[in-house]
Amino acid sequence: MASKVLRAVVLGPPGSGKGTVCERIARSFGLQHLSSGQFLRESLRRGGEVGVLAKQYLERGLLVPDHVITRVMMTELEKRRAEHWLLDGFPRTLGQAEALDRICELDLVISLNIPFETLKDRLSARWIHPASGRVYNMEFNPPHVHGIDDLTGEPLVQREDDKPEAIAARLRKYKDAAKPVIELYKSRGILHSFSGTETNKIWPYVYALLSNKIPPVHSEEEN
Ligand code: G5P
Ligand code: MG
Repeated sequence: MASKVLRAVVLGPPGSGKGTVCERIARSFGLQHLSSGQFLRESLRRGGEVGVLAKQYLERGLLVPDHVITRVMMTELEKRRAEHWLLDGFPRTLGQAEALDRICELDLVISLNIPFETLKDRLSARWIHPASGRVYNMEFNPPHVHGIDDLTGEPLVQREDDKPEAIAARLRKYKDAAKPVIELYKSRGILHSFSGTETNKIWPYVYALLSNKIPPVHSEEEN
């Protein structure tokens, strides 16, 4: 098991639970969780060059150009050559998958298949703590105090792209771009798909899959 560093990817439409599942995997197996969307939102918040470039796309729920996101991710991955990592939301197009191929060989790709109606409901109930990226859902994992981050006491906000006009655009775009990426990983025999409407029901299967590749540092129930 895990004689080398593990390279894994979680794919799925907006709201499918990529972030939620990646957080659990990261905690259970000690992997670095790298979210492309979170890198962009952090840069936007800091007023960084990439954030400024990405702003118009993020707010409208459109994919940022391949060369922009690929540069961000390659820079982050370069810093983590010796660590096990798990990508959340990258690659999302064939061009991005090809860029990733040039720097590593993936061991495992998880694809989350969640019905579109469920996605819309989840996204409109999501609130985040912008500084840390902590994610809440008014039904699934509400904060202790309505509208307030549990750890810092700071206010929660809704992501610009979780507003109804942007949600519809994001869901439409996802399918077209992701299809060839999913086909590519399926043809390599590294794709594992999970379907359902509840993350808690999918999670034991994801945990079992990862356990075959890398020893857990925390048990399944601790998540
Ligand atoms: P992101 O940040 O990658 P999306 O749109 O891919 O954003 P998102 O919205 O972050 O994905 P997710 O991570 O798949 O969704 O889902 P999540 O946050 O874990 O769960 C969604 C909500 O449902 C949460 O509130 C969670 O608590 C709740 N939830 C989870 N499980 C359950 C459950 O079982 N039941 C219930 N009721 N609720 C649950 O990308 C953002 C933007 O960045 C750019 C694009 O503009 C993109 O739109 N970008 C890229 N552009 C080009 N290429 C890339 N590779 C890009 N990456 C990012
Ligand atoms: Mg996410």
